[in-house]
Amino acid sequence: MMQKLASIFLYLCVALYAAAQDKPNVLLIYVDDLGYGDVGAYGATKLKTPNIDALAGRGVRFTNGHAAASTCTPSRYSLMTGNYPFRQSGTGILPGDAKLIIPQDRMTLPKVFKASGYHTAIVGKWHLGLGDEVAKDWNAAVKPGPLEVGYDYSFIFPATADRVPTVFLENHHVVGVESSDPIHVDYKQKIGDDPTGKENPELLKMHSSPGQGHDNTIVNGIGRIGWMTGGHRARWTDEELTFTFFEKAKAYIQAHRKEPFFLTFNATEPHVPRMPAAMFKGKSGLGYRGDAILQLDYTVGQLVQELKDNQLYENTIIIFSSDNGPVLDDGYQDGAVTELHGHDPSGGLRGGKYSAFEAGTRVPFIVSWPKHMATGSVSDALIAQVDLLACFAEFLEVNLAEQDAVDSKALWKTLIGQEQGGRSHMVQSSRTHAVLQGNYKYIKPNAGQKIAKLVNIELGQDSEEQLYDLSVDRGEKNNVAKKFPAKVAELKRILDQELKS
Ligand code: NG6
Ligand code: CA
Repeated sequence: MMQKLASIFLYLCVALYAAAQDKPNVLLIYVDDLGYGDVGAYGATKLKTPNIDALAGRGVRFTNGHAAASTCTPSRYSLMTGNYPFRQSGTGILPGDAKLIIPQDRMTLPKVFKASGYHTAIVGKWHLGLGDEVAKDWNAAVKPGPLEVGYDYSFIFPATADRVPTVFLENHHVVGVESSDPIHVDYKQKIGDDPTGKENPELLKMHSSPGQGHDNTIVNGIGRIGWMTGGHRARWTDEELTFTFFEKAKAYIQAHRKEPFFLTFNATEPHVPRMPAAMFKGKSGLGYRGDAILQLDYTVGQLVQELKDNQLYENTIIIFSSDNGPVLDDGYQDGAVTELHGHDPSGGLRGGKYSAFEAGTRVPFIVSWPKHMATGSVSDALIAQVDLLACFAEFLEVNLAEQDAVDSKALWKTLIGQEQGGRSHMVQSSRTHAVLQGNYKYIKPNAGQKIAKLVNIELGQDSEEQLYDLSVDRGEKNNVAKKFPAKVAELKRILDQELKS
């Protein structure tokens, strides 16, 4: 009897182990400010992105895939929580000393994986705040952060590459900080006596753009937003940032090759400051922005190669997308504008980062799963990053409570290219709100600026109602609101309902 029980137990263990092995790993490559037209697979010709294109060669390439917002923090908030950013205040672009904005009891994308037995990790940009307060001790444990909202391991930088503190945190601690040179951070006033871009422009290797700030503490010859003092040996070198991240990610993949894992890899390219490694400088012919995209593509190649080397590639789902659309001059004089040479980062869409027009949120969105996708396919389904949470909950059979991920749609089969049906509609957040439904897009009237002059991007704001028929007017040039008042009324009702619910 005992023997029989033991062998049943053994059988169950083996079966469970086999089932666990069968679960695909998931690698989410989430990049910063990459435009719809910045990738070869999406039509870029002046830039070559063979490694990103190869994902599309064994995956679904979505032509109508969206970030929730046209800037970083709100898009990332939505990706993590499955909620639109307007459901919570304080989800706009965060300073580098912000406190954590994701409530710790909130369901999140990594928690879905954890509930299904996955190991979870994040490497790269964070930008969702750290700690309970703005004022915090960067020299002690900095928490709550990624570990408190669903990740088992984290290696991040706090905000953006252009914001202090320019340091890495591994789990709760700043890497390399020494008690003899403690870190202090301030976003209100200068602290310490480190040189700033404003006072010591002669120390800069890349100048900030007039009127765009980025002239506070100088780190690695680049003026940043915000002031920091201390931690001199802990500060990163921009040229090594990406290499640090992908080496951490590769080590993670190797260490966790025997269990299912969910790895979020948040690349910083091509966000400012664009300061790629020497091997990429000048390589694209399009200035550092183009070079940064080549560096990003190389990084994707590194990660894929690591999966292949560990025999994990076939059964790893790789999702590639961007947190918002493209911008050229976002604070530094780095040649992005002067060396564009006819490259079209927004791929024929109107607007860009910060904008309510399509280029603000419509981004490259590729889902590759080689085991189930022998070739590439294209899907025109409307799908959003906010859906990933419910999609994976559906696939992994994780129950979501009613209050969880309220804006996330379970579209698993669409995500893996087995069905074409997408969302019925989607709200796009920028300085105003817009809603997409079928061929139509409605932008809520807003009296704000029409053009963000410093970055030279049309924001899509207008005091008149705007309606575009994207099936014939992909570039949103022809406002048909007056022609189709019933459509305007329908979309306005949908949008107002979402905004107040
Ligand atoms: C803006 C910064 C810009 C960039 C952006 C955040 C200025 C004038 N501009 O406020 O340089 O850092 O914030 O980008 O400060 S995001 O992709 O993280 O949303
Ligand atoms: Ca961004």
